[in-house]
Amino acid sequence: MKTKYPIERYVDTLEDQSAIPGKIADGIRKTVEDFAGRFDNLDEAKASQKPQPEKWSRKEILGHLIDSASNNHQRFVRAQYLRTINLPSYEQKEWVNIQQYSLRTWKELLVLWKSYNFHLARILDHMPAECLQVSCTIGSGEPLTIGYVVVDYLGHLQHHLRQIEQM
Ligand code: NI
Repeated sequence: MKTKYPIERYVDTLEDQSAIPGKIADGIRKTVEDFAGRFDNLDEAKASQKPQPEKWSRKEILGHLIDSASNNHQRFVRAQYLRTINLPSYEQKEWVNIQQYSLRTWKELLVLWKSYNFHLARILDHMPAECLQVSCTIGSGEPLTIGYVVVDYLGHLQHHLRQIEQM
């Protein structure tokens, strides 16, 4: 049941920057297919259960990953026509609470999460290597390169899937 999502496998050729978008796109597809295949029929009650009152349920974690996909969508597209981008950070808890992910079915969230990620993978398939150097400032953070943001997107995704698996 347990899968180790080896992000290193997708970024082990970091010195070859031009390979990053394609590798991360493949990593996203493999990770999403693997997870969706194993968690397709997760019990609704289990998916809604909060481990502690202030902790997210599995539905809320998946909702947080939908929010991550939608925020990174903005970054991945803007990076392809701007030299520097400045975007607001997203207040993660507020996003999850406002969207009431707990009231949705697991299936509905899984379908949206899966297709949003396939969409992002398609964008990365066609991202020119020079975009990786675009500077991206998120909220009041230090400027990052889009290359870093792209790699970090998959790492964050895998981190939360592991969290769901281990609940
Ligand atoms: Ni997170």
